[in-house]
Amino acid sequence: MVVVANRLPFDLKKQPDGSTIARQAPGGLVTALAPILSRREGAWIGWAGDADVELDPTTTDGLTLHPLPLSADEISAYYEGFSNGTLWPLYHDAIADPEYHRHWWDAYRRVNRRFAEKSAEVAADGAVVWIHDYQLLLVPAMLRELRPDVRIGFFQHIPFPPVELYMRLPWRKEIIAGMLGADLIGFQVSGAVRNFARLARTLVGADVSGSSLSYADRNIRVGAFPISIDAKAQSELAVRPEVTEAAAKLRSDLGNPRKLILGVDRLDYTKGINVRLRAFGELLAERDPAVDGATMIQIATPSRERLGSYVRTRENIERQVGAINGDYGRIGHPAVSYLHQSFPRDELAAFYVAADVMAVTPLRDGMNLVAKEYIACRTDGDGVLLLSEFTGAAGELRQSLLVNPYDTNGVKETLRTALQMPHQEQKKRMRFLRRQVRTHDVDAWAKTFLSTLEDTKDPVAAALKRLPAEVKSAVRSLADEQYLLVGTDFDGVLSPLVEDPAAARPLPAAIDALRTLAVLPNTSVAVISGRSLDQLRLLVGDAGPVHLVGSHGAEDAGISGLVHHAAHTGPTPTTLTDDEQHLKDRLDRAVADLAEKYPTIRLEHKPTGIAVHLRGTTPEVETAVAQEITRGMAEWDGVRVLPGKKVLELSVVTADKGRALAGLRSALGGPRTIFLGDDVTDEHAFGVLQPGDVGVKVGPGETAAKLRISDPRQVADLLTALAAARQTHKFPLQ
Ligand code: GDG
Repeated sequence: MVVVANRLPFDLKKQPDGSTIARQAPGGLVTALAPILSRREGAWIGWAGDADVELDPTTTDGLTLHPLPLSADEISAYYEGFSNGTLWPLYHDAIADPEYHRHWWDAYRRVNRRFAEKSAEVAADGAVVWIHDYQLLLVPAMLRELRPDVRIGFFQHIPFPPVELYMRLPWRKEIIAGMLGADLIGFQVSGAVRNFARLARTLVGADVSGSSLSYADRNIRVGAFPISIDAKAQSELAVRPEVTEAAAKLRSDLGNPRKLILGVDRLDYTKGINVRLRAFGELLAERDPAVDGATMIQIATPSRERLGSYVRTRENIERQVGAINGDYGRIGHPAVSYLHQSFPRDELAAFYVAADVMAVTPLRDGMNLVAKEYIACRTDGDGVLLLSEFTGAAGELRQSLLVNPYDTNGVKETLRTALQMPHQEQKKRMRFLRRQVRTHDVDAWAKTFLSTLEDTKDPVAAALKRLPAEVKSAVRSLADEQYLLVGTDFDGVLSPLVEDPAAARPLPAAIDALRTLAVLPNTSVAVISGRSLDQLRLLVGDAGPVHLVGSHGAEDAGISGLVHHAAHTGPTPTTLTDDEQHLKDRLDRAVADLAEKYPTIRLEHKPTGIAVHLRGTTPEVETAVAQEITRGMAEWDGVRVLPGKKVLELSVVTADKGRALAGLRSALGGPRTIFLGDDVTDEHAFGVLQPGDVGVKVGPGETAAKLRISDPRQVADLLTALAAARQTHKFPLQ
């Protein structure tokens, strides 16, 4: 594997005697990747940290470092300029003004090409090349051109901005096209994935289907891969005697404060250091009892010091610290201990161990590893994390105290809560937080990213890998069947269950596979759902020869399309007899009254009846509605009730999915059949399967089906594998 990042994991310095010394480079990317790579053999291409220095490759612990020299001009235009003066502020919601200079862009392109050329030179045949972050957005496409044989992963550590902001960038198209050279593009959170997919469609016409994009005749996977830390190593560091002793000494040096608040950041305007200082300062000014005897340490590691915006940020922070200390400090006891320095990892761990409250208040942050490091260091199970909503970490660390950093009163109030939180509650929250960080560590992150990258080679093999063995062998036997009918339910099978039935969307991979199957010779596909045919058409989209059956079989889109794969023949109109129509009118009125009485239920009108949706109501409402309907049944003679998952299907005609499936099967001359369903109403369909047919239950619950898979994702896998296997008529995996 070859890792390509702007910086090498170590700053390499040439000594006067010709030897080289290495010191770990600062920042989140290196913290995350260094432990993974030291356990794998590989190469890392990056800049060594000084201008105009040519260094030979060196190997440490199986990792070969390939320094890429940068001239002083390149550092100024490519790194400080385009990377940190244009992209960094733009991608962080334009907190500072992004600058757009054409010569910066030219340098960025030139340096990206050098990175691509170096990667092409270092990568072995068919190697995996993992490119990192916003400094190298053009490298994926450049490398693909030079080396089409390598598998390219790209991971962006910082946020991906909202479309409206990104559109300002004069080189917006080139950058998106550059990233699309990768086989897999990873972001920290799913919001970033959505922003990127929307832009790829708008700017370069990429075709977006779920987590796949197709562009320039290639498929590209995109996804969210929240990065993490080496939690185990961090926890082990925290309990080392020298670290716990240093933590105790720290507190005693500060005069054993009642509460210690800590901030640790690279000194950067995105980190919101001013936010927490302002909140703490105001609470001190108000003599709030919560801050009585409290003190704060702010470590602000020097960063990007030649950029004007960073110089100004530093000045502002230092002015703020000075003002707070001037007003509230005492001799030997400053209110804020401010350290514009970097510390070795073990010393940093001592700060985490010593702190009662960790304040992480960025205005925007891709992830924020500091928050996770604090949690990993709280081996005694207490401590409070105050965390900005605008960090990627906020999505995972829900038991922290979340704040909007733009809301000063909110931050103050939350800081008060943090300082006064009882130990029992601290421990309860920290237990969840620690479990999250322990189970989602950096190793898991890298493994997930790299195995998804591997899967892009052969999506069918990947789909098969995720299926249980007995399902795999059923797929294998169905693949070779001469005539096949594939029947499936919609909700909970093709589409994940959601609270509002109108919001349900099928997984694109599942629909793609159904369409592929439906055009194959001797293969018929039917979606049999409780939904009305009209709704089903909207939800499944232009399904082509996929046959749609609505209202549990009462509405059928016309069997001729299914039998001959002819053009869609249009629906067989559902005609109710006069009696049925009369009954339906009464039913509609009665159920409308019910909906008025219980406003949390949702009604879905169908030509042959009405579905009463109970998802999102309380258990009490559910029981009451069920009782009223049972009572009503006595009066609505001829109405059938089909209870489903959180839904009661009321119908004036006799239909169920079993009859529907059996009808299709016999119209087709009795082909071997597979049916996939998740609901109790699908049991009718499982019930009509013949020996040799395959019933697949999706999710838990009693069933007559012989096989079981866990969720719609696996349905998509099953259908993908079946489609591919039937297409090639040979099974791709043993
Ligand atoms: C980028 C994204 C994303 C800090 N001071 C010292 C020191 N550090 C270490 C921390 C932590 C790392 O630097 C900072 O990581 P963050 O994640 O907090 O932030 P960025 O540097 O902005 O990182 C970020 C990250 O990439 C990973 O994808 O989370 O959103 O902006 O590990 O401990 N380390 C040492 N001494 C210090 O003084 N040794």
